[in-house]
Amino acid sequence: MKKKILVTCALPYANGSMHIGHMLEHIQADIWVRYQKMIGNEVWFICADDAHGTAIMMKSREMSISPEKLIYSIFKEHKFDLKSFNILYDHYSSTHNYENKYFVKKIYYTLKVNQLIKEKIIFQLYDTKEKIFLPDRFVTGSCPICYSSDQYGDNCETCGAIYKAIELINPISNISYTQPIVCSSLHLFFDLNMFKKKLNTWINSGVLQKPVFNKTQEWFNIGLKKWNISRDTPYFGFKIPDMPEKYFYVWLDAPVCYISTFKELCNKNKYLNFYEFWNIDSQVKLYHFIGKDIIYFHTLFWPAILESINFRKPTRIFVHGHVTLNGKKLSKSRGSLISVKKWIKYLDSDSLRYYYASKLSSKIEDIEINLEEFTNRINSDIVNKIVNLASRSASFLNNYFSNILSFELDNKKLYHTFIHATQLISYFFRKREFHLAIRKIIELSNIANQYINDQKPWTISITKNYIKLHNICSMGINLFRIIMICMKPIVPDLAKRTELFLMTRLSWNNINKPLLNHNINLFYPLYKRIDLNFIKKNF
Ligand code: NOT
Ligand code: ZN
Repeated sequence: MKKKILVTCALPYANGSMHIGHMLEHIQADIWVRYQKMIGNEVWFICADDAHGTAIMMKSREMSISPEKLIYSIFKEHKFDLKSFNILYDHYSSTHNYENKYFVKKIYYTLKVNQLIKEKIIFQLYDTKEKIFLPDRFVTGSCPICYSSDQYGDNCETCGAIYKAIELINPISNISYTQPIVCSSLHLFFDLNMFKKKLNTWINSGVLQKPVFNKTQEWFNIGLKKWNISRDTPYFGFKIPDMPEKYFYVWLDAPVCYISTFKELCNKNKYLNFYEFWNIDSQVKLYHFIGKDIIYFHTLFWPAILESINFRKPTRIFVHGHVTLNGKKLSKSRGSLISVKKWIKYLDSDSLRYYYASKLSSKIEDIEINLEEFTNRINSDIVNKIVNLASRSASFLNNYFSNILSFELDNKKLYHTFIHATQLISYFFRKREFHLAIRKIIELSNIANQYINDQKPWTISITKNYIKLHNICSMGINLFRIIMICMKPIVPDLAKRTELFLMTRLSWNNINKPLLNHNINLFYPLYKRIDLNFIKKNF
């Protein structure tokens, strides 16, 4: 039966360009969405820019422009970057949108009426020169536990201790480079503990991967702390209605944007019924793709917010690991970032999509990238195995058979073995085991190439057994078609070129039916080999 599915990715921050590390998640989700659509499910895929917070405000000050201007230009850039990687969002919005403000306020009033928000005075570091309370990442000092220097205000990278910024020894503001003072201020806290029972039921209902479940359980056992949802001025975000000089914390309006972005999509598409997707008893599946650094927000805060307004909770949270280069997380300071624009300038998006897919699984392990391995994999798998299969069959069809496929296949049994294997590949896609799907696809490509090697069409053409030759080459093309149907969610551009070449739409629902007595186009190289020296020179 056709399923209805809503899929989201985490919202990229609107304070900088996207790099290939960001693309991992969008690619993972996009492949999954394309697969789900291909097998006939109704899928809606949404995302937005995360446009609020101190970092964005500071960045706009640095550039001497308004934060609104900054987030608008980044918004356009992000949309362009995502499109260049064929990430097919049905709607891409921003946390700064009108609908989001509406939902944030609505949620706030609901929480307030239900006495789920508590007021408390807290002490924080205050930069007297810049007149701003310092977020944890805008202050450094020595760790209060192990005394190692240059640590942020939330935890120590040396000993792993978690502490409050006011506990740092000799703190320094990263904005004015002066020593901050401790100041008090009134804040609003969301009482997570009130949801303990309901959250526990949800966490235990199979919605999380095992390590994510364990981590969440650990937090649960330590005890759920009240969550500060307010920030002092100056800040860039939504103002809290009845509290002058206070704003909602960016992490409150970011998840709410999953709701508001979908609402905007409903406004555009009258066929969609908003409540069918968000009602407490919704039958629609809701999946969030996220990185392992933001688990807490999605397994505790977000379901608690949804619970508090009587909305449905996510069906599953899909967590992935980070992208690493030489074992280290990608970072600007280490110079290991490759921007999306740079990648697209020298290479195509299919190659990175394929490379990531060949490493992606349902696990949350990190994904190591290595450009030499990347080059070898693309050349060996896509060029030498998959595209070569088409090229070696097509040349005979072109020379002897006017590009028309035969009336029957040379080896029906082999064709059915391939069809059978696609069921397993389909299963791997569904389970987000893309690396296994690719392993199986390459296994099939090897078998298909071996079949051509064994049949030796080049000798048959000499002996002039044309019927046999026709059936063999048509068989080769049909095996290529099966392989490319499986590859379609991963490499949409190559799939498009293949569709032009085969003069047919690659689709999962007629995979069983071979192309017979069917006209194809003249073969042209469907994929260009990547030159390692070129890669070394430019990256
Ligand atoms: N901008 C954030 C980040 O870590 C992600 C926000 C995701 C939205 O890049 N929501 N929630 N929950
Ligand atoms: Zn320490």
